Amino acid sequence: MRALITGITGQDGSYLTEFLLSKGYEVFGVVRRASTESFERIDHIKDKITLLQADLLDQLSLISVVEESKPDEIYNLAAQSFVPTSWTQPVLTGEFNALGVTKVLEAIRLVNRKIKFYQASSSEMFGKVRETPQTEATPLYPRSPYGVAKVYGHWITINYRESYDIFATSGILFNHESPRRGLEFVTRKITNGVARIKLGLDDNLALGNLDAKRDWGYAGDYVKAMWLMLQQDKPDDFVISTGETHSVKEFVEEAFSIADLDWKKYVTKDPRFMRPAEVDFLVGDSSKAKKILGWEPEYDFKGLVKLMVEADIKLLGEKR
Ligand code: NAP
Ligand code: F7E
Repeated sequence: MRALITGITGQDGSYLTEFLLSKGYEVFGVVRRASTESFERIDHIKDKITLLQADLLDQLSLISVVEESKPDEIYNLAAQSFVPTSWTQPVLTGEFNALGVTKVLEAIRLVNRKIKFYQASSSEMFGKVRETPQTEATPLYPRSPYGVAKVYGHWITINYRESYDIFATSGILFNHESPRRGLEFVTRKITNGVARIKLGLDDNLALGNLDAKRDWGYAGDYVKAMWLMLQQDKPDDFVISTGETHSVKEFVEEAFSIADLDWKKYVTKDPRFMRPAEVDFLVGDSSKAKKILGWEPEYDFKGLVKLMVEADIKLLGEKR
């Protein structure tokens, strides 16, 4: 089996690549040209995969990489994935996260309609939630340009399934984290901050809204669900989540306590990290994925926080 992954240099791309290699896949990855390469997350597996240059903004480059790699499956993970940046760069976010999806789907339509397609949809589409817990049937109410663009990506995927009979699936994934998470996302910002404070490199961690609640899972668990979706007889959409919700404050408390630190001495609130419109509360219901895909997460909230805090303390300790 051959798979093409857009966003291979990202958190999910790196875990998915490891997983597909373990299944015996030949893996091709789309990378953007840059003056300095940032392939840290896939450095350890770079010689086992083939990297091809393309950009979600460039239709012809996407057609070329699909022709060249001849994939059985395409995982579209590439995106501008940081919600706050979607307010400062709303047009770019729409180009990548909305029209970019159409460009990948068009490449499939033009090159080979038998290719199976996975779209990285997001719980951010639920935004100001209309019901709890959120399922595949919950109405969408995005609260950021990121969320709005993801709604487009979700529906264009369904539309290509219905219009052209393409095996196009949309995974509605709730927040998933790991030691490879980008440093600006709240979980990694906290665990990196805890490690810096523990090692005496810092004495403050400035955060925004501590009351927001998220359903946080482990990225390594979630990439398995992506693959399972493409192994089904027919394409469908699936919510992937743990079913547990915790506030940012609870994440902070847990992370600092793992390092034997009192969070109240170090955490300050900074209005710079508040958002123009917030997603206050998310919790997913993954019963459909459990029933049809046989998918279950292995990590729970406490296990995830521990994994991330310990990894950051080790990483920073080695760098000193
Ligand atoms: P990430 O770490 O930010 O990775 C994003 C990837 O997209 C990077 O490889 C990046 O490449 C690539 N990319 C960005 N713009 C591109 C463009 N114009 N052309 C080609 N590649 C481009 O994100 P992630 O956490 O792995 O998330 C993967 C996907 O799942 C994203 O679509 C995200 O929106 C979605 N999602 C994530 C979560 C989550 O909690 N992690 C939840 C739901 C959905 P560079 O290295 O060149 O920047
Ligand atoms: O924020 C609050 C913030 O940036 C989580 C992306 O992967 O998941 C991610 O989006 C919460 C928000 O993730 C800080 O206000 C408080 O309520 O870690 P985050 P996100 O916005 O939920 C979804 C599913 C995706 O699809 C996205 O691609 O934490 N928060 N203080 C903070 N957030 C940040 N970043 N920094 C703070 O200082």
